[in-house]
Amino acid sequence: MSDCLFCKIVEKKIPARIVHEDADTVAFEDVNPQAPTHVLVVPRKHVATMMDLGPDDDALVGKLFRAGAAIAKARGIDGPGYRVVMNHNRDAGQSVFHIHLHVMGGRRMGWPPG
Ligand code: DGP
Repeated sequence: MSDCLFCKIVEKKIPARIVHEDADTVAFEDVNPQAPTHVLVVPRKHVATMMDLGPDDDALVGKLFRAGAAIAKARGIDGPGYRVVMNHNRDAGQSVFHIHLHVMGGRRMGWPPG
C-alpha cells in the first residue's frame, strides 16, 4: 500500500534496523523502544488491522508468531520471558495501520498494561 509506513519499511524505501526477514514476514527494531528488546514483526502483505485478516491469512498469522519466537530465542529472552502485543484501533493505541506484533522483553513487565 503506497502510503503505509510499514509497507515502505518492508519494501526498503525507508530505513529500519531489520533483524529478521523471510518470505512472508519482516521484523525490525521499534524506533521508540519500551524495553531492552522491542522488535516489531510485520507481514510483507498489507493488512491494516486484525479485523482485516481473512481465512487465507491463517498461515500468515502463525508465521508472525513463529518469527517472534525465533527473535525472542535469538535475544535470549525466551527463558526469562517476554511479551507479545498487537494494538487494535484507538483505545489500544494503534498508530500504524499495518498489523504488527510488538515483541518486548529484557525487563519485568507490569500487569495490567497501561
Ligand atoms: P502501534 O502504536 O501499536 O501501532 O505501534 C506502532 C509502533 O511503530 C510504535 O511502537 C512506534 C513504531 N514506529 C513508528 N514509526 C516508526 C518508524 O518509522 N520506524 C520504526 N522502526 N518504528 C516506528
